[in-house]
Amino acid sequence: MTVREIATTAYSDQKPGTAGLRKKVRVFAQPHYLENFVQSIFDCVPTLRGATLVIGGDGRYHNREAIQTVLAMAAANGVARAVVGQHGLLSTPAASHLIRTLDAAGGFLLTASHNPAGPDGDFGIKFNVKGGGQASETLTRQIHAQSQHIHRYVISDAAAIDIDTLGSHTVEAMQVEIIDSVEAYAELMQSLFDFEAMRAWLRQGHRICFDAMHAVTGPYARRILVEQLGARAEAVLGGVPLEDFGGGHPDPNLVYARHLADLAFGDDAPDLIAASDGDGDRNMILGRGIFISPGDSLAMLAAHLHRLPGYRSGLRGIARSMPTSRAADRVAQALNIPLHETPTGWKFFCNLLDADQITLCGEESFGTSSAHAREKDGLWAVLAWLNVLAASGSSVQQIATRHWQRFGRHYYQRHDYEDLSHEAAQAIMHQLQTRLPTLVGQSLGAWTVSQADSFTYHDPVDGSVAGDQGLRIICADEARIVVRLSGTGTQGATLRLYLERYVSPQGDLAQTPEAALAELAARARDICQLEALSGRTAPTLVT
Ligand code: G16
Repeated sequence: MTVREIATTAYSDQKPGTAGLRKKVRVFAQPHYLENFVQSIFDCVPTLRGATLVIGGDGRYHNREAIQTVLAMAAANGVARAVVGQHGLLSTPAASHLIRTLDAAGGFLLTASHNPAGPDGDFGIKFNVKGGGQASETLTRQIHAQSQHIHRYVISDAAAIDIDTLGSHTVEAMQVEIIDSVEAYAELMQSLFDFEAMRAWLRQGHRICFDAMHAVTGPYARRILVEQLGARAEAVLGGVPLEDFGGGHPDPNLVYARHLADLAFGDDAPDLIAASDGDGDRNMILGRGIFISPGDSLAMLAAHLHRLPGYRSGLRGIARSMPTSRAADRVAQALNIPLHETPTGWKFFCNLLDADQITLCGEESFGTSSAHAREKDGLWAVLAWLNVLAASGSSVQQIATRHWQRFGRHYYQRHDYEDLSHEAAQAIMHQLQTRLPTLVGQSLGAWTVSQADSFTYHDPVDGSVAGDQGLRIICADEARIVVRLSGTGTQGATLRLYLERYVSPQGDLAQTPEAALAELAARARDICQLEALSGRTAPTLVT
């Protein structure tokens, strides 16, 4: 075994987005592309030398090769111990948990989340820091800067190791442990939830259906839901991870998981229907005859979490990303606890979690989690709902209806305009930003604009400031339009239009979101001059 130094040339496109570097597989397959980015991380995080590193991925195409490359580079860069999930699999929350519990100096997560996989699909890599959270904005900028003038990397020429069998290996001076991907995560879930109550609920004949979408959560769901909780084996759909996710799009929402909505609204629906995404950090929740929007799920969990063993002492605070519906704000107010509004991106929750200022956090992009991890956690959210159902004896429908009758309902939708030209997307953002000051006081259909600005976040923990985090047009607490560009796409620009309308407990709580938001959506399209500037007459995706 020898460590070789390889000369390389920088790529100009290695700027990480909202959550790591995501590109087409063919981009990652270019000579030295992955190596350049990985070396940039080693160069910027010297504490990895002599330390423990966690490595795993969502099982997508290119995962296994990439893991071997990362291992050979970790050995060459002086990592003392690498801990790798069996078959190269680790869900994002499970990796985050391992980084924390093993006191690792960081982790490489090979994932492009919910983006489709396969030779023509996407690949991605993100670095999580000590403590388990995503790299900060500052570190991300440093890594990007380093990638722009990198000229060499180091790599061991050791043979590939067997990542399918549990055991230990040595690469150069580095110990490599292939570990069970699920065990530590399952133990964590047992410490948070009442497994006996959930088992009893299932024994009473209640049914769940969880779709792992042929992505990473299959082994986690089979172990926890079936083996440990006693759900029927058929309760887990898509439970075998496949390199192309079975040709599907593991993005659990009403479009890509339409079959689950059909199940929920059909005859003989299970009591709880749920799904997670490619890397296991997102969740979708449905009950018999009802879809729970992510913002509502956050608010409803906030109202019920104290029933569950890991949360009996109550919540310290709640955080949500700015575009996420303000439903959780009302629960925070009722509980008399702080509510933090952060920019899109899970990394912005981590300081608040580390400083013990929040217990629960969530985003409109189907992400929910608590202080148990530093990533959003799909299966955690499903188990939290399952435990709430078991503890309350209520159905999903009853929990939602009572919640709205108490707090009112935040009708919510996100309209995505995908694959726009960068010029069109910038033109829309620019014209809107310029007009924002003139909108205040103007009427917007039934509403009046009370505030219109570009969101800037002041981190209360480290004082850092993040500007340009989305444009918002607020009509007091009655309605809100938010516009921002996605930071996770791999093709063209994606403009996201977020729509929210509040209806009080005395109002009509039984509308469809489409009907409740139709007027606001039309106003938003006008204000953004969407058709004039992009030629688009309708969104490509509504979630
Ligand atoms: C990532 C981030 C989330 C973010 C989402 C959407 O999720 O971790 O915090 O909300 O992207 O970001 P954007 O609106 O910029 O596309 P994931 O599940 O893709 O890793």
